[in-house]
Amino acid sequence: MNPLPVRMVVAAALIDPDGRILLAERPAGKHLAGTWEFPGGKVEPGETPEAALIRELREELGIETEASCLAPATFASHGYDHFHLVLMLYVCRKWQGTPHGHDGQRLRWERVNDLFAIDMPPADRPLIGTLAALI
Ligand code: 9L3
Ligand code: MG
Repeated sequence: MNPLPVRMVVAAALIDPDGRILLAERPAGKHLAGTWEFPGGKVEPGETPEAALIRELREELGIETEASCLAPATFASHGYDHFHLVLMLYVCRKWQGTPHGHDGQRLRWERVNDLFAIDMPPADRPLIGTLAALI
């Protein structure tokens, strides 16, 4: 039996000066549409995880950050039917620009303890506890 392909995904907990964290709604038509995720996306072949996250934050939210502002926080894996997702979460407190959903996706800022009650993708959920302990 062949192992499932692994999909490497990076995401950011963007934390504002009040300690709130940005969530982005997954757009209609995409896998897990309507759930609220830590923004990010797939690592492309030949990319470092940090470069992928910087690119995704630029493409999805229109903000600029740099590798020195991305602190690795935690990771989790989740098995889907056709692939195995490995999700790496970085904490980011410094960026340029104001996040807005480039594809029309809605955004919300929430306190870490309120994340447990939000409909997040299954790979994101197990990250909340570690994130809460870290920040
Ligand atoms: N995903 C899960 N949690 C996240 C992100 C950014 C992504 N915080 C999952 C959803 C998709 C896959 O990773 O199955 C790839 O994400 P995208 O490229 O569709 O954003
Ligand atoms: Mg994405």
